[in-house]
Amino acid sequence: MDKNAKIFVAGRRGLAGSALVRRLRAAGYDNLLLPARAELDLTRQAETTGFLGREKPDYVFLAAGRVGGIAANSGFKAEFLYQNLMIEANVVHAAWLAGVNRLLFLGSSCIYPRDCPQPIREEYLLTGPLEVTNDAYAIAKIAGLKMCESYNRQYGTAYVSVMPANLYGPNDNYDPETGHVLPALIRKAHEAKVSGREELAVWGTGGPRREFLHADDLAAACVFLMEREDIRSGTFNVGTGKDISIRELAELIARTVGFSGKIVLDPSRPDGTPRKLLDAGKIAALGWRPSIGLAAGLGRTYADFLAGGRA
Ligand code: GFB
Repeated sequence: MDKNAKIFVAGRRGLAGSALVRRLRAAGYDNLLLPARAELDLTRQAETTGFLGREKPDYVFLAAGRVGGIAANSGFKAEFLYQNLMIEANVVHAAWLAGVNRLLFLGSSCIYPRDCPQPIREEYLLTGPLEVTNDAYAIAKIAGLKMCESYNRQYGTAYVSVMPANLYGPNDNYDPETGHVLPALIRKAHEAKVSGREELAVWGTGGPRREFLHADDLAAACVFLMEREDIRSGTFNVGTGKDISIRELAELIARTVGFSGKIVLDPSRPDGTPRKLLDAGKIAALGWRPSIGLAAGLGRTYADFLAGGRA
């Protein structure tokens, strides 16, 4: 990528998009297109086509989407499916119409079958049924990945897809009901500590295992792939190669936050997928590795939470 290249980051305020903007700026890319939601609603086709047709960026990072934790995913399936499909269809198609040759689409590890062999390789896509708590979101993300593949095949574009492990970091959603487990437990543990409560409620059995990736590592991987002009297609898993159980995560968060009370499991809430550890060997073979371990990343994230990054 030329340092003066015009780069559109869709979803610049989110966890992944804001990390991409930080990474691009740190690497010296200053010609960034970052329209506010009020200026450009990506669920609207005419606005999206008009914007990309006018601006004609050289590169597009598609990090916009409706996201949320297990409760939001299963409670708002219609919105998750509709909004993500609209955004992907509008942005990918409008990018092609505007002559954008390179685009990076962000998906999620939940696109893979629920009971996939572990660690999960990219080729396990569509080899079995999805997890029901997030099947609507997963179907939308699979559609986005297939759009990239199809446009490459029919029109010769170079659109790649990245499937990250469970993300965390600055600008996360710390809402205890709609957020993902890591930010939700940071908030709950912090509030339990400051109000002197004895118990921290953890949903499910505590047994499911998750792999957590800091958003700054994801952004580094995405910029790495975009800078490789020889990478013109394909799906790339991005993770750390390590997972932990939800109970272990809750204990680690309690230590990080300084909450010394009891962890109480609530099995009336869903567990979701038992395990989703990614095999990130494909991007590793190109020479990219993550650099932020979970303990250090959690410490940084709690500091960010305390500093007010609790959108
Ligand atoms: O992060 P999370 O909401 O999403 O939940 P998924 C992960 C695990 O943590 C589940 C448990 O087993 C939850 O039951 N958990 C325990 C909690 N306490 C809490 C809590 O206070 N809040 C939350 N949210 N969970 C999402 C998908 O699945 O992962 C999305 O719904 C997306 O599609 C995302 O792909 C990465 O990992 O289960």
